[in-house]
Amino acid sequence: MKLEHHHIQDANNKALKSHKDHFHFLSNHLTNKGIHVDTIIKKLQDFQVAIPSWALGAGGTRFGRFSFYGEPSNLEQKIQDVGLIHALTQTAGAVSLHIPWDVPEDYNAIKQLANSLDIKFDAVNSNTFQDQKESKESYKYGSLSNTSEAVREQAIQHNLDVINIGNKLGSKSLTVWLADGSCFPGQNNFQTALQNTENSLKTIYKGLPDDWKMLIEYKPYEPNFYSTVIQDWGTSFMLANACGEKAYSLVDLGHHLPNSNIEQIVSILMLKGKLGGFHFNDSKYGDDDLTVGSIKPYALFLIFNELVYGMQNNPQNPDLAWMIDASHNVKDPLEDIIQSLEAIQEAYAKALLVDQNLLKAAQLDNDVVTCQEILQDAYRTDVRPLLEKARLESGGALNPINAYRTLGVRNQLIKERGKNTIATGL
Ligand SMILES: [Mn+2]
Repeated sequence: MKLEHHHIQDANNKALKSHKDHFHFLSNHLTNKGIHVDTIIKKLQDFQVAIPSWALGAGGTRFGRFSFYGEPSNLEQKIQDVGLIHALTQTAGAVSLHIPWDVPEDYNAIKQLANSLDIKFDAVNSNTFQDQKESKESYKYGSLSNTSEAVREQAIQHNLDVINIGNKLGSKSLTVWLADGSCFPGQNNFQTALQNTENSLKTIYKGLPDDWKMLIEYKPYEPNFYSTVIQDWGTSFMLANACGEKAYSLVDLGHHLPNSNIEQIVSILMLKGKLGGFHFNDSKYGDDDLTVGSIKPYALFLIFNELVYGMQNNPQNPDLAWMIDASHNVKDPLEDIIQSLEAIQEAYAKALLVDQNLLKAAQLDNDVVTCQEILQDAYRTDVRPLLEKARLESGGALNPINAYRTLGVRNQLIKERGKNTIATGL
């Protein structure tokens, strides 16, 4: 299924008048405050988030998985699904592949398909957290950190293979997330595990093309429940520094212990020029992988406030690789991703409203009340008309969820693909 522009236009027509009224009101209000509305709309249009190839089917837990039918069963169909999301939102112009779940069979055909849907290949993700059928060695007790040299070599080679696959598609970065760690005290020697990981990462880094980045993700627990080798941003930062200037830390919102100050982590990493990538999701307890902005929207705004500050003030930090890393257990995956993209754009737009000069002046005055007023005034602004305007001008839907439903996308996918399809992934 491919959405044509006239399908979306038809869906937009009904809501056009109401959008224009809302936009006019907000635009006047912001302009009177000295805000350049056109600049914000341009920034929203330029902000593209990668959709991971494993997030287009139903997620699941270790207790079960419930299908939404019509799921993509191969890489072509996954890219078509990203194309549908992108057509509606104009915000999902990239896909992030997971290897070995999504190794292309015909590289040219896949590149052509992605190109026809205006989709780029973002970071490629390696997988050394589960054993593959053809593997000689097992990752049961770790991969890059394993005490066995043969296991480490297999894991290193896999990462080099992933770089090679990504290179053929035009990707420019490798994301490494390790499940390595231990479930019980005494199981691992912390120092040996970290040293092995550092040496393995350095070997992978040597195989990185000049214009590539290596993004090192961290996570405090799960699947290991006593210790994780790359447990926090400090460890990731340390490893990135040990590897070299093309290695960076990657922040996944769900990979923190409860109440961690993620906005501060983001800020410090950007100051040091070492924030390379970002994974969006939301959580109540742990790595819940819920819809972005569904639980803690104010925290998301505060994080974006630091990201915007960093993008404006830290030229030492590179452009970031943005990706949604969520799982969909009770929602249609495509609708869930559309909601996530809306929440991301909303937080970004609100952060762009913050008057950084006024905030700085209030900070220098130690005027704590004004500091809070500035942030909360931006946060309380309903910026949805700006998002609508950005989408409308780019050819997207005024209300992507409504359009998705009005156009009967899921039913059409079920008609084309059948009910009993299963997407590869977790
Ligand atoms: Mn992640």
